Amino acid sequence: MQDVYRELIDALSETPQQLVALAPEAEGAPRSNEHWGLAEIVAHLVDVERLYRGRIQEILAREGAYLRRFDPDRAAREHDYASKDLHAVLDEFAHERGETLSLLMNLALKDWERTGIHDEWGEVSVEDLVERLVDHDAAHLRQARGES
Ligand code: NI
Repeated sequence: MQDVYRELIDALSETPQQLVALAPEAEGAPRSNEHWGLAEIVAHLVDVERLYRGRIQEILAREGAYLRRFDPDRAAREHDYASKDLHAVLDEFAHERGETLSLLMNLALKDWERTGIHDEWGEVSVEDLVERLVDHDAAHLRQARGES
């Protein structure tokens, strides 16, 4: 595997533990589908993980697959993030991330270059999607740490 792909996979593999480390401070935080604390953020990461893995699987199944946009606020209401148990969503995220990592570790080199068409972003490769997922983790880790 190329180093750049290995680095992306390594970054993704670290996030579940980084979130778990924030859990003690988040206990008893106010709950809201509009203003997210750690539990709502992790519930969002669970949905986004399934979404991104699904997109990658669609591209692997069919070059040029059409990838739909996602409305995070709507998902928060529909899945009622404010009702989620922090430890349950942390476990769920670790599981979902593990599934994504095994998918990525089994990709052939040429699979990383396969592309789909996102309705906002246009043509995106599997590598682009994985980079976006790494950036998405980082943005929400900053948010969870109160840095943004
Ligand atoms: Ni997000």
